[in-house]
Amino acid sequence: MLKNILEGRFDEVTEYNRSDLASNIVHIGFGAFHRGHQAVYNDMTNAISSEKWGICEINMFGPADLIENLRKQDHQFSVVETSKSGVTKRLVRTVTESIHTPLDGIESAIQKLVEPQVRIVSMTITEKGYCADPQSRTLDQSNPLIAHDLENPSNPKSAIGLVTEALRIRKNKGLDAFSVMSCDNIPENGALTKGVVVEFARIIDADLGEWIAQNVTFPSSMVDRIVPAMTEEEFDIIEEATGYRDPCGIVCEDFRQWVIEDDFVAGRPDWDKAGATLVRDVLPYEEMKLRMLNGSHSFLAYNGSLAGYDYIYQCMEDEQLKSVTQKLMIDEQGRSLSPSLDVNLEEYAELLIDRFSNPNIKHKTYQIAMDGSQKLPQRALDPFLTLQERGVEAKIQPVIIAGWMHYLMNAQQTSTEIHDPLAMTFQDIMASFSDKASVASGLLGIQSVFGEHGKDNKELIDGVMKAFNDISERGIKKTIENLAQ
Ligand code: NAI
Ligand code: CS2
Repeated sequence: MLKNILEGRFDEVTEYNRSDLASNIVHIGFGAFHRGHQAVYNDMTNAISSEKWGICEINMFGPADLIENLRKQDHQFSVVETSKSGVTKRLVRTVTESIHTPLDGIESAIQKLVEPQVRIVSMTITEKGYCADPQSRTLDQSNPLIAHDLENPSNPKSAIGLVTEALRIRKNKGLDAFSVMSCDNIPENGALTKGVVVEFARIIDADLGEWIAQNVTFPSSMVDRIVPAMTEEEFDIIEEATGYRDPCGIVCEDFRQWVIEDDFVAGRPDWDKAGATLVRDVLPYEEMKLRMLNGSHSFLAYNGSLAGYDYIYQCMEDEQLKSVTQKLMIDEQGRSLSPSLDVNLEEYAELLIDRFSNPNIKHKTYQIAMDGSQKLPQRALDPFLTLQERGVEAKIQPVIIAGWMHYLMNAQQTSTEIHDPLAMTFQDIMASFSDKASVASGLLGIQSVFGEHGKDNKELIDGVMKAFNDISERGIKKTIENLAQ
């Protein structure tokens, strides 16, 4: 790897002294996204700012070879940023050390979080990693990881249990608290994280819960960069670009955005120097991104997949689907936002369509379709309810939910694996009814996804069932064609 750097195979290599770095940040969830987003911001910040922050990476799930390979290359890795017209090859140098808990033991992760220099614990553990009920946003005590951790708090399996155990030890040792920053696609992700950690801690020890509530901050953040899961094709791109087939490398789009609530109890890197925006209230930005970008992504993941498209960029090559996506963004998701945000939503939508159209980003509809139960509340239901309150009729939002239902039924028929914490619940519902419309009503009745709305919100039920029947009777292409008019 070093040989390639010397040969100038990377366009961007920061120059600060890595031996000055300490693990002031511990990040849980060394997945694709963190490598292309926070790690890049942090590396760029270290190059500009006088204060340098290192990151210790923790994975609690996933294959061990990612962390083993990372260690072999001195914790440095490649990020290839692709636009429609070219690539930028970046070497990221900010990671100091790593832990894979199935390999190294949970104790090593607990000990790391308890080290005095740790000032921020950040997380990209996917929506389901917070073990919260998506509707009530409270701790799901029936979650098997949480049920285990409540019985065995000093030997946790969940990220929530790990963070709480580390904070318990810090409190007992008289060490300062750290900030806990979620970087997952969840509205008010800081408040949600605080809620589940404090609830978990209170069950174990009321004083600990109180101490966390008083001493730990949980800044929210809106994160944005499209970083698809790696495939052999992407590893080829890295090898072609840099001459090194980096097993820890990623390929992502060139766009990046990060809006962070400036509420850090033990300081933070000057991420603003690398382009992040520090604000008092992230919620309007989160809502805009979750509804306009992620809501449209889910619309395309389900309905694009039904129309036969494997990738988001292919959906954008279908003029009808593209036009309905634009309408969804502007006429429905955009109209559901808080009026306080000073952003030109038409321009934002145009930028999103442009990003989705990048043929060099091979983002699978199948990937985005995963974990729908954790995504639909904030991407489809909440914006629908806001429009309903505002007296605006939504025609496309219900199609997100109807497309999801057809997608699940198709997956079952074709024996395609459904990745979702509620997969068993879906299967039970699909097995209980022989006609599709009853299955659709059953899915809409799932309390943790749709709350009472799936049972008693007539406008929602009628809208979803109409869209569902349209897709059943006319097919997806005709349904989209009608919506495009
Ligand atoms: P990934 O599949 O590459 O990585 C997932 C990471 O989450 C892994 O490190 C895994 O160990 C960890 N994880 C999974 N379940 C967990 C659990 N129950 N407890 C603790 N850790 C758990 O996925 P990727 O691309 O890194 O995305 C992760 C999250 O980042 C997304 O769910 C989303 O919330 C956020 N994000 C992703 C973007 C993307 O384009 N990939 C963009 C913006 C946000
Ligand atoms: C996607 C997001 O997988 C999904 O659900 O909608 O990961 C999306 O790519 C990012 O939020 C973009 O920032």
